[in-house]
Amino acid sequence: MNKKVIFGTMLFGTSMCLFLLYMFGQTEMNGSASDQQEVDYVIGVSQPNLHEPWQVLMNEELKNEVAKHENIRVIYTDAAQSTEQQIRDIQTLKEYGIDLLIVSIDNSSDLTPIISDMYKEIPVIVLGRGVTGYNYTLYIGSDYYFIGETAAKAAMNLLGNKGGSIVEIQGITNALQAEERSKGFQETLHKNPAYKISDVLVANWQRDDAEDQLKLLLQHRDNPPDLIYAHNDAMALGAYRAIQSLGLKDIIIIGSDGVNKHNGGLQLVQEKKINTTFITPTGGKEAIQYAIEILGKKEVIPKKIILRNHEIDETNIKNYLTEKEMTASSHEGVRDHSLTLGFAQVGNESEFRAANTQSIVEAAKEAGVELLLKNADNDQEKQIEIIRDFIKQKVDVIAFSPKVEHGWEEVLREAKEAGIPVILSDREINVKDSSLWTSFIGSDFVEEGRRAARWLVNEEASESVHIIELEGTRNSAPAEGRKQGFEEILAENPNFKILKSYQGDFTHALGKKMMKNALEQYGKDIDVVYAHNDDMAIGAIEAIEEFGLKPGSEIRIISIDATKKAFRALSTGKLNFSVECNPLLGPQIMKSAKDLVLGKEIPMKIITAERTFTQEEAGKEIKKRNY
Ligand code: GYE
Repeated sequence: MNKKVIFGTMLFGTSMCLFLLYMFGQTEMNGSASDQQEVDYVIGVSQPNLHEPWQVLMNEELKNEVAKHENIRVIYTDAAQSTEQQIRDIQTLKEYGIDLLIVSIDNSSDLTPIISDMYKEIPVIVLGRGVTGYNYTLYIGSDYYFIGETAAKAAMNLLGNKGGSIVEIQGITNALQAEERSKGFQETLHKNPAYKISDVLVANWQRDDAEDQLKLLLQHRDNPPDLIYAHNDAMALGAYRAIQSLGLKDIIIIGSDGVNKHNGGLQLVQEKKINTTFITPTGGKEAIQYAIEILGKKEVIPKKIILRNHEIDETNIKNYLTEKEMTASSHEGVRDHSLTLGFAQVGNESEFRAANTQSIVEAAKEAGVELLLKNADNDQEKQIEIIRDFIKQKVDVIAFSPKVEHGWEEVLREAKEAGIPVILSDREINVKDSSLWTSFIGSDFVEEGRRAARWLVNEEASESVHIIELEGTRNSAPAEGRKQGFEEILAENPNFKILKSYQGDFTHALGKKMMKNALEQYGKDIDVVYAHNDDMAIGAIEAIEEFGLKPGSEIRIISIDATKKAFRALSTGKLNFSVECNPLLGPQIMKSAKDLVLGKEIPMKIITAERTFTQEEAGKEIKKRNY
């Protein structure tokens, strides 16, 4: 590793830029200007502004974590809420030769291009607020649609069945986190006509803007709203002040961020100025921890870390603050102790599954975790009984790969009552109460489906393209997501048509049988097969050959998983494209289970980083593929 000398040779040219930066944007660096110290890495941190309490807290958390690492130097820039300035800041950090960029943004649409460019050259961590697409190394932040959805549920609880009128105060427009939050809030409320959003204000995340605009709105309204939902606590405080100044009463206020500081959301709830807020972790600490792993070339780095939000109101604020204090002190000096993990595996249906089970068994041995692994043979009832058995055995943590999305409430409630945290491995579930599970570790199935379709649309130029879809297990998260993502892209390309979708249950045998049915029905009209996993695709290839057609040329085939079997088919030209779905989840599951028994908060979701493979790329990689 080339050591960098801070100050001296490397800075001459760029110090002028830095001077300009000093002049126009704000910048700062950890460590004093005079110490010409050798460091391993220089990290650039680009902030959209440093007047929002949440962004200030993020910077503090970044600095606290940086302080633990002598070998890194960090340059912080503050764009003072100017997108143009933030673009200039990032360019200057690039010229300065940083090794990694951590960027938190306001305006996702205008900043996505420069972030994609940076990602071509150095690792990029997008922190707190997202960008469109996947051109970055790692995203750490919240699921803003989920925050909006949970805020809507809180609003409906607080208003009761009679419903009411609502004013929404957004942060800014054309920012992903504001749009997602609003979408989650409005789509959830719109399911019930009793709840009406009468007005939407935009107040730049600012208390005073919110106060002024709301005052103006309410001065000209006969009936005040019943509830106000502000996208952050600063604007919620502005709403409170407006209501106070107009002498209005009994208007419910919901905020977001939950910073534990003066005028922060927790204080506003304690002072009953607002009813509810949502703790939104900044991810500052995690960003530096992952930055060091990325720069240290650690092999497995996730693509997304979705941090869990906590709904705080007068009923649970005391408990939350006490627990926070207790956990903060209780970690110190806790010796790592052995833990028992109960894993309810879904079945043995595919190559992916075999590699997944092996990864879990090996990682448990490696981590010294006592693993009770049971297989449900693709039977949900059996999987539920296995989990019930783990509860009886009082294991420390339960993990399972849910066969399908629904039907888990009862057994997960039993696990929760027994105080046993639950990790979802590779497949998600659909339950109203998200506190029934602690963390999901796996893939973004919708994006996998999009990737399969994007390749096809770019490859195929014909007038009309007829597709046979081989679906995975019905109502399972991967099958639902892969179908949705694929159809999303096809919807933009009407000359691509799915002739028929067949149920292949992720198995080779059914993939082959269904393909036979499709060939009997459609024969040469079939141009493309889209298989939700490799095993069904390989089955389809055999059926096509037996039918007397050439897989890979007369009928193109796309699969998901990208196991070694798929690589072989790609390198023989029988398969055309494969989208990776990473089965090696063992190490992350063990790390999460260990953190849980240590009482640490773990991310709500850890989304794996994945690639795609053409025939050519598979040819290059096949030797390295070990599953
Ligand atoms: O793609 C398939 C397996 O749950 C993501 O299940 C997993 C899927 C995988 O049967 O091969």
